[in-house]
Amino acid sequence: APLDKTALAQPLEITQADLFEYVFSDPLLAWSFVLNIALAGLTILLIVYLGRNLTDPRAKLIAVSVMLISVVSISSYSGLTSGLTLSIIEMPAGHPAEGMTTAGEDGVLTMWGRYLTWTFSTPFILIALGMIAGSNMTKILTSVAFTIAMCVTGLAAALTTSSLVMRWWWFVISSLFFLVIVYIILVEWSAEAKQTGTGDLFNTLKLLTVIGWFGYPILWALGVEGFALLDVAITSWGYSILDIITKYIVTALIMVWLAKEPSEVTAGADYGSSLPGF
Ligand code: RET
Repeated sequence: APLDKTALAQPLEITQADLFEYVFSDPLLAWSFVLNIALAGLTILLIVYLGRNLTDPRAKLIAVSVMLISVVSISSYSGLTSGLTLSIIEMPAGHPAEGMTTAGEDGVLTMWGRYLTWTFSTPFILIALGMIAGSNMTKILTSVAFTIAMCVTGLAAALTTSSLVMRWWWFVISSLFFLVIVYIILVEWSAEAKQTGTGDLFNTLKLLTVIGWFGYPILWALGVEGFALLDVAITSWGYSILDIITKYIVTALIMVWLAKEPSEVTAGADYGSSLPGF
C-alpha cells in the first residue's frame, strides 16, 4: 500500500518567533519584562557610581555580589522577552488550566526561564546578606546550596506535565528547601548581625527579603502553574514587582550603606589572600 503521508505529518510546532510575537501582542506582559531589564541596568550604574571609591576587599566583594544579581537579571529578562525561555506547556489531567490554549496552541504560557535564572541570581543575594551579617562560609554556602536546590525543584514543578500530584510534590520539596533558607536568615544571621553591629540594616533587609521571597511561592500557587486564578500577564507583573523589591531595592539599600565602608564589614587588604605571602 502507498505510504500515507498525512499520518506521518507532525503537528504544527510553535516557534520562538511566534512566542516573541506573542509577548509583544500583550503589552502588559511585554512591559513586565522590559521594565526589569531597564531597572537592572540602572541598578548596575548605581552600584558602579556608589562603589567607585571602595578600597576594602570585603566591601568590594559585597558590591560585586549585588552587581551579579542585576547582571543575571538582565540576562533572565532578555531570555523571557526574546521567547528563548518561554514555552507553551500542556497541563496534566485535573489541572485547572488543563485544555487551555495559548496563541492557538494547546497549553499555557510557562515562563520557565524565571525559575532557571533564579538559580543564578538568588545565591548572590544570600552571599551579600550573609557577609553583611558577618556569618561564616559554612552557613553562607549552605544557604546558597539550598536556594539552588529550591530553584531547580521549582523549575521541575513548572515543567512536570505527567501528573498533577507530581507537580505539587515538587512544589513541596522546593518549599522545604525554602524553609531552610528562611531559618538561616531569620535565626542564624539575625543573631550574627546583632553581634557584628549590622543589626539595623540587616533587620530591614531581612524583612524585605523574607516577606518578598514568600511572595514567589504564593504567586506560583495562585498563577497559571498552580490553581490558575491569575492570568499570565498578572502573574508576570507579580514576579516583576517582587523582583524590584528583592533585588533592586535591597541592592540600593546595601550600596548606600556600603559606600561609607563601615568598619563592621571591612577587613583590610589581607582579606581573601588564602596563600599568605602571595
Ligand atoms: C517556587 C515554587 C516552588 C516553591 C517555592 C518557590 C520559591 C521561589 C522563590 C524565589 C525567589 C526568587 C528571587 C529572585 C530574584 O532574583 C520556585 C516559586 C518555595 C523564593 C528572590
